[in-house]
Amino acid sequence: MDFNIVQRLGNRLAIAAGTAALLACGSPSTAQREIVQPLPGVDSQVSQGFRTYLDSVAARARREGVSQRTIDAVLPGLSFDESVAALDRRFAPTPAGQAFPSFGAEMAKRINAAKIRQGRQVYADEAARLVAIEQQTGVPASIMVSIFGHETSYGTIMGSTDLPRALATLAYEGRRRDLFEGELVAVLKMVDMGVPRSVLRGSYAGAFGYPQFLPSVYIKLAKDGDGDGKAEIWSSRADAFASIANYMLAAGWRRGEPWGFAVAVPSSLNVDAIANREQVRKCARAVERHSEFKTMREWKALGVYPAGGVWPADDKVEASLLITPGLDAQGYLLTRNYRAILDYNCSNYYAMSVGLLADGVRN
Ligand SMILES: [Ca+2]
Repeated sequence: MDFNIVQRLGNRLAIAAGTAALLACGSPSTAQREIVQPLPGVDSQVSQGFRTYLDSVAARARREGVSQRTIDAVLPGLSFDESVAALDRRFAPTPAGQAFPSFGAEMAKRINAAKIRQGRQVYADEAARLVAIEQQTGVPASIMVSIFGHETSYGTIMGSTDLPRALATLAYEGRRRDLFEGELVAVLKMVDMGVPRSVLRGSYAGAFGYPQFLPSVYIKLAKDGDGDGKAEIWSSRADAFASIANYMLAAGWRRGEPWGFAVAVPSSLNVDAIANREQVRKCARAVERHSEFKTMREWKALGVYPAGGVWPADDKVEASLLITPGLDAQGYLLTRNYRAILDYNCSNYYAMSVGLLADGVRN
Protein backbone atom coordinates (compact mmCIF):
# COMPACT_ATOMS: atom_id res chain seq x y z
CA MET A 1 0.00 0.00 0.00
CA ASP A 2 1.46 3.32 -0.89
CA PHE A 3 0.63 6.54 0.85
CA ASN A 4 -0.51 9.82 -0.42
CA ILE A 5 1.66 12.83 0.11
CA VAL A 6 0.06 15.96 -1.20
CA GLN A 7 1.99 19.16 -1.40
CA ARG A 8 0.54 22.39 -0.15
CA LEU A 9 -1.67 24.60 -2.24
CA GLY A 10 -0.18 25.43 -5.55
CA ASN A 11 2.21 22.52 -5.72
CA ARG A 12 0.10 19.93 -7.35
CA LEU A 13 -0.24 20.80 -10.97
CA ALA A 14 2.04 19.85 -13.80
CA ILE A 15 4.03 22.68 -15.26
CA ALA A 16 2.10 24.50 -17.93
CA ALA A 17 3.92 24.38 -21.21
CA GLY A 18 3.43 28.10 -21.69
CA THR A 19 5.38 29.12 -18.61
CA ALA A 20 8.83 28.22 -19.89
CA ALA A 21 8.13 29.95 -23.18
CA LEU A 22 6.90 33.01 -21.35
CA LEU A 23 10.06 33.26 -19.28
CA ALA A 24 12.32 32.61 -22.24
CA CYS A 25 10.99 35.28 -24.53
CA GLY A 26 13.41 37.46 -26.47
CA SER A 27 14.90 40.89 -25.89
CA PRO A 28 12.48 43.79 -25.63
CA SER A 29 12.40 46.65 -28.07
CA THR A 30 13.69 50.09 -27.08
CA ALA A 31 10.11 51.35 -26.99
CA GLN A 32 9.19 48.66 -24.48
CA ARG A 33 12.20 49.55 -22.34
CA GLU A 34 10.98 53.10 -22.15
CA ILE A 35 7.58 51.98 -20.95
CA VAL A 36 8.60 49.30 -18.49
CA GLN A 37 11.76 49.14 -16.46
CA PRO A 38 13.18 45.62 -16.76
CA LEU A 39 13.52 43.78 -13.45
CA PRO A 40 16.78 42.13 -12.52
CA GLY A 41 16.85 38.66 -14.02
CA VAL A 42 13.43 38.95 -15.61
CA ASP A 43 12.73 39.79 -19.19
CA SER A 44 10.95 43.10 -19.56
CA GLN A 45 8.23 41.53 -21.68
CA VAL A 46 7.33 39.52 -18.61
CA SER A 47 7.18 42.77 -16.62
CA GLN A 48 5.01 44.36 -19.24
CA GLY A 49 2.67 41.39 -19.36
CA PHE A 50 2.63 41.34 -15.57
CA ARG A 51 1.71 45.04 -15.42
CA THR A 52 -1.10 44.56 -17.94
CA TYR A 53 -2.32 41.60 -15.94
CA LEU A 54 -2.36 43.65 -12.72
CA ASP A 55 -4.57 46.21 -14.47
CA SER A 56 -7.13 43.45 -15.00
CA VAL A 57 -6.79 42.44 -11.33
CA ALA A 58 -7.39 46.06 -10.32
CA ALA A 59 -10.60 46.07 -12.37
CA ARG A 60 -11.77 42.87 -10.71
CA ALA A 61 -10.88 44.20 -7.26
CA ARG A 62 -12.92 47.36 -7.93
CA ARG A 63 -15.88 45.24 -9.01
CA GLU A 64 -15.57 43.32 -5.74
CA GLY A 65 -15.65 46.50 -3.71
CA VAL A 66 -11.97 47.06 -2.93
CA SER A 67 -11.22 50.77 -2.46
CA GLN A 68 -9.20 52.63 -5.09
CA ARG A 69 -6.94 53.81 -2.30
CA THR A 70 -5.92 50.23 -1.47
CA ILE A 71 -5.50 49.32 -5.15
CA ASP A 72 -3.24 52.34 -5.67
CA ALA A 73 -1.29 51.63 -2.51
CA VAL A 74 -0.55 47.97 -3.30
CA LEU A 75 -0.68 46.97 -6.96
CA PRO A 76 1.63 49.54 -8.63
CA GLY A 77 4.45 48.59 -6.27
CA LEU A 78 4.42 44.91 -7.19
CA SER A 79 6.94 43.22 -9.46
CA PHE A 80 7.18 39.67 -10.76
CA ASP A 81 9.02 37.52 -8.21
CA GLU A 82 11.20 35.06 -10.10
CA SER A 83 12.15 33.20 -6.90
CA VAL A 84 8.47 32.50 -6.16
CA ALA A 85 7.91 31.32 -9.73
CA ALA A 86 10.96 29.04 -9.48
CA LEU A 87 9.75 27.55 -6.18
CA ASP A 88 6.33 26.93 -7.65
CA ARG A 89 7.79 25.16 -10.68
CA ARG A 90 9.96 22.95 -8.50
CA PHE A 91 6.98 21.16 -7.01
CA ALA A 92 5.12 18.63 -9.07
CA PRO A 93 2.60 15.96 -8.18
CA THR A 94 3.89 12.62 -6.94
CA PRO A 95 3.76 10.49 -10.10
CA ALA A 96 1.42 7.53 -10.02
CA GLY A 97 3.20 4.36 -9.04
CA GLN A 98 6.11 6.13 -7.36
CA ALA A 99 7.01 4.77 -3.94
CA PHE A 100 6.11 7.02 -1.02
CA PRO A 101 8.44 7.41 1.94
CA SER A 102 7.89 5.04 4.84
CA PHE A 103 5.38 6.22 7.40
CA GLY A 104 7.74 5.85 10.36
CA ALA A 105 10.51 7.81 8.63
CA GLU A 106 8.09 10.56 7.67
CA MET A 107 6.66 10.84 11.19
CA ALA A 108 10.18 10.97 12.65
CA LYS A 109 10.88 14.00 10.46
CA ARG A 110 7.76 15.74 11.70
CA ILE A 111 7.57 14.80 15.37
CA ASN A 112 10.42 14.53 17.85
CA ALA A 113 10.99 14.94 21.57
CA ALA A 114 11.87 18.64 21.23
CA LYS A 115 8.70 19.38 19.28
CA ILE A 116 6.57 17.60 21.90
CA ARG A 117 8.37 19.43 24.72
CA GLN A 118 7.85 22.80 23.03
CA GLY A 119 4.18 21.97 22.47
CA ARG A 120 3.72 21.14 26.15
CA GLN A 121 5.31 24.46 27.06
CA VAL A 122 2.95 26.35 24.73
CA TYR A 123 0.06 24.39 26.20
CA ALA A 124 1.13 25.33 29.74
CA ASP A 125 1.75 28.99 28.86
CA GLU A 126 -1.59 29.42 27.12
CA ALA A 127 -3.68 26.98 29.17
CA ALA A 128 -6.38 29.42 30.31
CA ARG A 129 -7.14 30.66 26.80
CA LEU A 130 -6.82 27.23 25.22
CA VAL A 131 -9.24 25.69 27.70
CA ALA A 132 -11.73 28.51 27.17
CA ILE A 133 -11.62 28.07 23.39
CA GLU A 134 -11.90 24.28 23.77
CA GLN A 135 -14.97 24.65 25.97
CA GLN A 136 -16.55 27.00 23.48
CA THR A 137 -15.80 25.05 20.32
CA GLY A 138 -15.18 21.44 21.31
CA VAL A 139 -11.84 21.49 19.48
CA PRO A 140 -9.19 20.10 21.84
CA ALA A 141 -6.44 22.43 23.01
CA SER A 142 -3.89 19.80 22.01
CA ILE A 143 -5.09 19.89 18.39
CA MET A 144 -4.82 23.70 18.26
CA VAL A 145 -1.30 23.54 19.70
CA SER A 146 -0.29 20.75 17.34
CA ILE A 147 -1.44 22.65 14.24
CA PHE A 148 0.37 25.75 15.53
CA GLY A 149 3.48 23.56 15.92
CA HIS A 150 3.20 22.01 12.48
CA GLU A 151 2.41 25.14 10.53
CA THR A 152 5.03 27.50 11.92
CA SER A 153 7.09 25.59 14.52
CA TYR A 154 5.06 27.33 17.23
CA GLY A 155 5.21 30.70 15.59
CA THR A 156 8.93 30.77 14.84
CA ILE A 157 8.79 30.20 11.04
CA MET A 158 6.02 32.12 9.34
CA GLY A 159 7.69 32.97 6.04
CA SER A 160 8.96 36.38 4.95
CA THR A 161 7.80 36.48 1.33
CA ASP A 162 5.75 39.54 0.43
CA LEU A 163 2.24 38.12 0.05
CA PRO A 164 0.75 40.48 -2.55
CA ARG A 165 3.85 40.10 -4.73
CA ALA A 166 3.91 36.29 -4.38
CA LEU A 167 0.18 35.95 -5.08
CA ALA A 168 0.41 38.27 -8.07
CA THR A 169 3.32 36.23 -9.44
CA LEU A 170 1.53 32.90 -8.97
CA ALA A 171 -1.67 34.28 -10.48
CA TYR A 172 0.21 35.75 -13.45
CA GLU A 173 1.99 32.47 -14.10
CA GLY A 174 -1.44 31.09 -14.71
CA ARG A 175 -1.10 27.50 -13.61
CA ARG A 176 -3.66 28.08 -10.86
CA ARG A 177 -4.83 31.56 -11.75
CA ASP A 178 -8.36 31.01 -10.44
CA LEU A 179 -7.04 30.25 -6.98
CA PHE A 180 -4.27 32.81 -6.72
CA GLU A 181 -6.05 35.71 -8.38
CA GLY A 182 -8.86 35.22 -5.89
CA GLU A 183 -6.29 35.23 -3.09
CA LEU A 184 -4.65 38.38 -4.44
CA VAL A 185 -8.01 40.17 -4.41
CA ALA A 186 -8.61 38.77 -0.90
CA VAL A 187 -5.31 40.21 0.32
CA LEU A 188 -6.41 43.61 -1.02
CA LYS A 189 -9.64 43.23 0.93
CA MET A 190 -7.55 42.56 4.04
CA VAL A 191 -5.78 45.88 3.52
CA ASP A 192 -9.20 47.51 3.20
CA MET A 193 -10.15 45.86 6.50
CA GLY A 194 -7.25 47.64 8.15
CA VAL A 195 -4.63 44.90 8.17
CA PRO A 196 -1.26 46.68 7.95
CA ARG A 197 0.62 46.19 4.68
CA SER A 198 3.74 45.45 6.74
CA VAL A 199 2.36 42.20 8.18
CA LEU A 200 1.41 40.74 4.79
CA ARG A 201 4.30 38.32 4.71
CA GLY A 202 4.25 34.55 4.59
CA SER A 203 5.06 31.49 2.51
CA TYR A 204 5.69 31.79 -1.20
CA ALA A 205 2.33 30.09 -1.78
CA GLY A 206 0.36 32.76 0.04
CA ALA A 207 -0.14 31.27 3.53
CA PHE A 208 0.60 33.59 6.42
CA GLY A 209 0.53 34.03 10.18
CA TYR A 210 0.74 31.47 13.00
CA PRO A 211 -1.92 29.21 11.42
CA GLN A 212 -0.70 29.82 7.82
CA PHE A 213 -4.10 30.83 6.49
CA LEU A 214 -4.62 31.96 2.93
CA PRO A 215 -6.07 35.49 2.71
CA SER A 216 -9.55 34.20 1.75
CA VAL A 217 -9.51 31.87 4.76
CA TYR A 218 -8.47 34.78 6.97
CA ILE A 219 -11.42 36.83 5.75
CA LYS A 220 -13.87 33.97 6.32
CA LEU A 221 -12.61 32.34 9.47
CA ALA A 222 -10.07 34.37 11.45
CA LYS A 223 -11.27 35.23 14.97
CA ASP A 224 -10.26 37.46 17.80
CA GLY A 225 -9.16 35.34 20.76
CA ASP A 226 -7.79 37.93 23.17
CA GLY A 227 -10.70 40.35 23.20
CA ASP A 228 -9.15 43.39 21.50
CA GLY A 229 -11.53 43.10 18.56
CA LYS A 230 -8.79 42.33 16.02
CA ALA A 231 -7.85 38.95 14.53
CA GLU A 232 -4.07 39.37 14.54
CA ILE A 233 -3.07 35.83 13.68
CA TRP A 234 0.52 36.95 12.93
CA SER A 235 1.23 38.22 16.45
CA SER A 236 -1.39 36.95 18.90
CA ARG A 237 -1.33 33.29 19.87
CA ALA A 238 -4.83 33.63 21.32
CA ASP A 239 -6.13 34.94 18.01
CA ALA A 240 -4.35 32.12 16.17
CA PHE A 241 -5.86 29.44 18.44
CA ALA A 242 -9.36 30.91 18.17
CA SER A 243 -8.95 31.01 14.40
CA ILE A 244 -7.65 27.44 14.14
CA ALA A 245 -10.56 26.20 16.27
CA ASN A 246 -12.99 28.18 14.13
CA TYR A 247 -11.50 26.60 11.02
CA MET A 248 -11.92 23.12 12.51
CA LEU A 249 -15.54 23.85 13.46
CA ALA A 250 -16.26 25.02 9.92
CA ALA A 251 -14.62 21.84 8.60
CA GLY A 252 -17.01 19.73 10.67
CA TRP A 253 -15.18 19.04 13.95
CA ARG A 254 -17.36 16.97 16.30
CA ARG A 255 -17.14 17.71 20.00
CA GLY A 256 -16.17 14.74 22.14
CA GLU A 257 -14.82 12.54 19.35
CA PRO A 258 -11.11 11.68 19.15
CA TRP A 259 -9.23 12.33 15.88
CA GLY A 260 -8.29 8.66 15.72
CA PHE A 261 -6.22 6.03 17.46
CA ALA A 262 -3.91 3.10 16.72
CA VAL A 263 -5.54 -0.30 16.43
CA ALA A 264 -4.60 -3.94 16.08
CA VAL A 265 -6.15 -5.44 12.97
CA PRO A 266 -6.83 -9.19 12.87
CA SER A 267 -5.23 -11.00 9.93
CA SER A 268 -8.69 -12.37 9.13
CA LEU A 269 -9.97 -8.90 8.18
CA ASN A 270 -10.70 -8.66 4.46
CA VAL A 271 -9.46 -5.15 3.76
CA ASP A 272 -10.60 -5.20 0.12
CA ALA A 273 -14.17 -5.91 1.17
CA ILE A 274 -14.31 -2.69 3.20
CA ALA A 275 -12.58 -0.44 0.67
CA ASN A 276 -13.75 3.14 0.46
CA ARG A 277 -16.25 3.63 -2.38
CA GLU A 278 -17.30 7.09 -1.35
CA GLN A 279 -17.17 9.92 -3.89
CA VAL A 280 -15.48 12.84 -2.17
CA ARG A 281 -15.17 16.32 -3.56
CA LYS A 282 -12.11 17.37 -1.61
CA CYS A 283 -8.91 15.54 -0.89
CA ALA A 284 -9.88 12.42 -2.86
CA ARG A 285 -6.33 11.10 -3.20
CA ALA A 286 -5.77 11.03 0.55
CA VAL A 287 -9.21 9.67 1.36
CA GLU A 288 -8.99 6.82 -1.13
CA ARG A 289 -6.37 5.25 1.17
CA HIS A 290 -9.02 4.87 3.86
CA SER A 291 -11.60 2.12 4.28
CA GLU A 292 -15.30 2.91 4.36
CA PHE A 293 -16.71 4.41 7.56
CA LYS A 294 -18.02 2.01 10.19
CA THR A 295 -19.19 2.57 13.75
CA MET A 296 -17.08 1.54 16.72
CA ARG A 297 -19.62 -1.20 17.34
CA GLU A 298 -19.03 -2.57 13.83
CA TRP A 299 -15.25 -2.41 14.17
CA LYS A 300 -15.46 -4.35 17.43
CA ALA A 301 -17.53 -6.99 15.68
CA LEU A 302 -14.78 -7.29 13.02
CA GLY A 303 -12.18 -8.02 15.71
CA VAL A 304 -10.35 -4.67 15.51
CA TYR A 305 -9.31 -3.30 18.89
CA PRO A 306 -7.42 -0.24 20.17
CA ALA A 307 -3.68 -0.64 20.62
CA GLY A 308 -4.08 1.34 23.86
CA GLY A 309 -7.09 -0.71 24.91
CA VAL A 310 -9.59 2.16 25.23
CA TRP A 311 -12.56 2.62 22.89
CA PRO A 312 -14.39 5.96 22.55
CA ALA A 313 -17.27 6.09 25.00
CA ASP A 314 -19.85 6.33 22.24
CA ASP A 315 -20.26 3.11 20.23
CA LYS A 316 -21.86 5.04 17.41
CA VAL A 317 -18.76 7.13 16.61
CA GLU A 318 -17.77 6.44 13.01
CA ALA A 319 -14.26 5.84 11.77
CA SER A 320 -12.42 4.58 8.72
CA LEU A 321 -9.41 2.29 8.81
CA LEU A 322 -6.01 3.33 7.48
CA ILE A 323 -3.09 0.92 7.47
CA THR A 324 0.18 2.78 7.13
CA PRO A 325 2.63 1.59 4.47
CA GLY A 326 5.96 -0.10 4.94
CA LEU A 327 7.48 -2.65 7.30
CA ASP A 328 6.28 -0.63 10.29
CA ALA A 329 2.66 -0.92 9.10
CA GLN A 330 0.16 0.17 11.73
CA GLY A 331 -3.62 0.34 11.65
CA TYR A 332 -5.45 3.51 12.70
CA LEU A 333 -9.15 4.17 13.08
CA LEU A 334 -9.78 7.72 11.92
CA THR A 335 -12.96 9.61 12.82
CA ARG A 336 -14.74 12.44 11.03
CA ASN A 337 -12.47 14.80 12.97
CA TYR A 338 -9.50 13.42 11.06
CA ARG A 339 -11.26 14.62 7.91
CA ALA A 340 -11.40 18.11 9.42
CA ILE A 341 -7.61 18.02 9.83
CA LEU A 342 -7.29 16.83 6.22
CA ASP A 343 -9.40 19.81 5.21
CA TYR A 344 -6.78 22.05 6.79
CA ASN A 345 -4.03 20.42 4.77
CA CYS A 346 -4.80 17.59 2.43
CA SER A 347 -2.14 15.02 3.23
CA ASN A 348 -2.36 11.86 5.31
CA TYR A 349 1.16 12.49 6.57
CA TYR A 350 0.09 15.94 7.73
CA ALA A 351 -3.13 14.85 9.41
CA MET A 352 -1.55 11.81 11.09
CA SER A 353 1.33 13.87 12.42
CA VAL A 354 -1.06 16.56 13.73
CA GLY A 355 -3.01 13.87 15.58
CA LEU A 356 0.06 12.11 16.95
CA LEU A 357 1.77 15.33 18.06
CA ALA A 358 -1.49 16.39 19.75
CA ASP A 359 -1.47 13.09 21.64
CA GLY A 360 2.15 13.71 22.67
CA VAL A 361 1.38 17.26 23.85
CA ARG A 362 -1.65 16.13 25.87
CA ASN A 363 -0.06 13.14 27.57
CA1 LIG B 1 -6.98 39.95 18.98
